[in-house]
Amino acid sequence: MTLIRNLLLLVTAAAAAPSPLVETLPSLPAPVAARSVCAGNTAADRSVWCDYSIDDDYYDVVPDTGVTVEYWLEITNITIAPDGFERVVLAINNTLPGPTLEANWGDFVKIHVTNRLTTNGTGIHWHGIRQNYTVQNDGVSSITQCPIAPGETLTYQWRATQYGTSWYHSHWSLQAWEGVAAPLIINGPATANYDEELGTILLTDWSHETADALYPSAEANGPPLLTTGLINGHNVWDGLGSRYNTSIVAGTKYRVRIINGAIDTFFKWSIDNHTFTVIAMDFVPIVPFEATVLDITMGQRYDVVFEADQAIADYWMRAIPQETCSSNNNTDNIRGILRYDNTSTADPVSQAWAQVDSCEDMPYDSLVPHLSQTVVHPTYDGSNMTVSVFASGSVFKWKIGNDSMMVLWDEPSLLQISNGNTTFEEQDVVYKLPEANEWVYFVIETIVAVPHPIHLHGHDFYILAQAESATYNDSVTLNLVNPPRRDVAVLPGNGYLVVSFLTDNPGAWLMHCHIGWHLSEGLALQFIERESEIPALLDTETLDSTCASWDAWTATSQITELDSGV
Ligand SMILES: *[C@@H]1O[C@H](CO)[C@@H](O)[C@H](O)[C@H]1NC(C)=O
Ligand SMILES: *[C@@H]1O[C@H](CO)[C@@H](O)[C@H](O)[C@H]1NC(C)=O
Ligand SMILES: *[C@@H]1O[C@H](CO)[C@@H](O)[C@H](O)[C@H]1NC(C)=O
Ligand SMILES: *[C@@H]1O[C@H](CO)[C@@H](O)[C@H](O)[C@H]1NC(C)=O
Ligand SMILES: *[C@@H]1O[C@H](CO)[C@@H](O)[C@H](O)[C@H]1NC(C)=O
Ligand SMILES: *[C@@H]1O[C@H](CO)[C@@H](O)[C@H](O)[C@H]1NC(C)=O
Ligand SMILES: *[C@@H]1O[C@H](CO)[C@@H](O)[C@H](O)[C@H]1NC(C)=O
Ligand SMILES: *[C@@H]1O[C@H](CO)[C@@H](O)[C@H](O)[C@H]1NC(C)=O
Ligand SMILES: *[C@@H]1O[C@H](CO)[C@@H](O)[C@H](O)[C@H]1NC(C)=O
Ligand SMILES: *[C@@H]1O[C@H](CO)[C@@H](O)[C@H](O)[C@H]1NC(C)=O
Ligand SMILES: *[C@@H]1O[C@H](CO)[C@@H](O)[C@H](O)[C@H]1NC(C)=O
Ligand SMILES: *[C@@H]1O[C@H](CO)[C@@H](O)[C@H](O)[C@H]1NC(C)=O
Ligand SMILES: [Cu+2]
Repeated sequence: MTLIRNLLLLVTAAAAAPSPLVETLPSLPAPVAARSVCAGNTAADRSVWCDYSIDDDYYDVVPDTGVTVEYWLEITNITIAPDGFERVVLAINNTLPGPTLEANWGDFVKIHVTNRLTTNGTGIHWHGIRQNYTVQNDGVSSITQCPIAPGETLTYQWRATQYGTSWYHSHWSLQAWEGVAAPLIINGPATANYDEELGTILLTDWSHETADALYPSAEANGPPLLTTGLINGHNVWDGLGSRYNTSIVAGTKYRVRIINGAIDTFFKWSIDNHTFTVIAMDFVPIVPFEATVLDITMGQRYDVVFEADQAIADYWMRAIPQETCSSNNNTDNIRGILRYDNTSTADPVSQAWAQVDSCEDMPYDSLVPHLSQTVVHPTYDGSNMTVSVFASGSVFKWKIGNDSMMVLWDEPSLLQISNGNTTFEEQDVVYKLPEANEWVYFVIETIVAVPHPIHLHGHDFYILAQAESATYNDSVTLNLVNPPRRDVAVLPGNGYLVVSFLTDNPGAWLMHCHIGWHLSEGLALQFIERESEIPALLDTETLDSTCASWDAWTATSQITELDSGV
């Protein structure tokens, strides 16, 4: 069983590996097909997972699969035309998006990442993965590791204690948005039944200039107008390029895994004429609810099920940038195609669902976790987490509370802790959480009309309150009984977001805005959770050698850190 599964993974990987010299266009990511499901998990009952089920408390219980899934990845530099327009793309294994990684709930995952770039460092973050007692594998430069120098390899190891849909991406400079991003799937049970997987839908915004080239203008003038967007690395432009398209079979129920990997775009996603059922948000299965349009901000994921129950025809799949908070020059033409009749080649003529441009999470009351969890007597530490923008010389920076993050690539927090130095500087934006197993909560507020997708590493956070155009005060009701919990939520414009989590995972965990520009402009903080327990969790040899290689490379390269360092 185990052997067969590993063989399948190897086979899939080999089939997906392109020949960089021959190909000019990347292939679409391998469809989610060769997945192995657990006994009992069938189209008629997706709630079962071998001896486990959707009712098990995955914060506590994890299947013992005895399997270690192993992958090798290379961060590469290619010139391709994702939408028909050619440019430099930083990629994973020469593909955009990179290869989908897959494991089962309970598996150990081991990934060897080699930096094949010549003028950049790298580091890969496994977005949403809890990293339970494995903080060193979180992949954040300046926090959990030094960047991986060109030519070097770093091995990450962690256990899949959750299941569902996510992505992995570079957490070094703006590299994630140059193309270093790909889907990550952990198979497990689900809260609704479906027949088949349609696959992952990775939404990105896209420009004909690189994110690095746009950054100076973003810093000086605010978010630039982006050219267009891509669905699974594809779109059309000026009569060139091609669209994501797939055929569907009438009467079949499909699971779709939607990921927003944009640098600065809040999308509404939909399929013309088809309603869908939302079954998970980030890595959290939810009580299913129906919708026609999905609000999805950067870093978030939703799993939905739709039935091919409409007239035999071609239908658009749409990803529409919300102009209230995103600036895109091609809002109406970021589309894919679903065809009932796979001999058709025509463009669909279907119409979009009625929708209103806005930048909000799906309705708070709809986001009910299937596994009910209660926040018990949360403690407020009084930290000022007001998010604001300010001019620093001739450029904009963002800060949270007093400080804008500015951490150094060669002095990651874990190295400092490993060396016994517990003194941090103000610009490290450290919030210490020394108590074990305490529920803490934080009020993140803003008086700026810009919404921010706030992402926490190392935990799911519990959303106790969230409001737009409102000021937090002590009489705001905190919802402690099974509130929505996930790893990215919107801090609404001029509003507040109150989040809580249990200090059950020692480490240095970043909490930050997932808008790429804002992250580079300092909108981040780090929780140093249970500092005294961290040294015992570290592999200091790996920590030190990654830093030694980085120091050696930077000694002779021309590289300069111009952003927040994360
Ligand atoms: C990535 O590329 C390397 C080198 O070609 C290959 O060994 C590896 O299997 C590829 N990984 C995946 C997940 O496709
Ligand atoms: C998380 O790690 C701790 C410490 O090793 C362990 O006691 C706990 O069972 C782990 N939790 C899960 C869900 O694996
Ligand atoms: C990618 O290749 C281009 C063109 O050769 C080069 O200018 C750029 O510095 C390279 N980028 C990285 C990160 O290696
Ligand atoms: C990474 O490489 C790109 C070229 O591919 C360059 O534009 C960018 O400045 C480099 N990043 C840093 C931080 O040097
Ligand atoms: C549909 O996808 C295929 C590749 O899978 C591509 O060759 C074709 O051009 C696409 N069709 C459209 C209309 O873009
Ligand atoms: C899609 O829905 C619209 C509005 O309800 C309807 O007019 C149209 O006929 C539908 N399209 C197809 C192909 O069924
Ligand atoms: C936006 O698109 C229009 C029409 O395609 C084009 O003329 C214009 O130059 C574009 N603007 C930018 C800033 O890309
Ligand atoms: C087209 O659909 C038919 C019937 O579902 C199927 O047998 C065939 O393999 C499909 N062809 C392609 C190219 O997807
Ligand atoms: C919180 O920080 C913001 C931004 O630095 C500042 O404007 C505000 O006065 C602070 N509020 C309190 C109560 O300290
Ligand atoms: C922010 O600055 C105020 C005033 O200097 C100080 O009292 C407070 O402790 C600082 N907060 C943080 C989180 O550093
Ligand atoms: C401890 O780390 C801080 C940076 O956070 C640094 O400024 C200070 O010099 C370090 N102290 C020692 C003794 O290394
Ligand atoms: C406190 O906030 C609530 C909810 O936004 C609001 O209804 C109430 O008026 C506020 N109270 C005060 C004293 O500002
Ligand atoms: Cu932001």
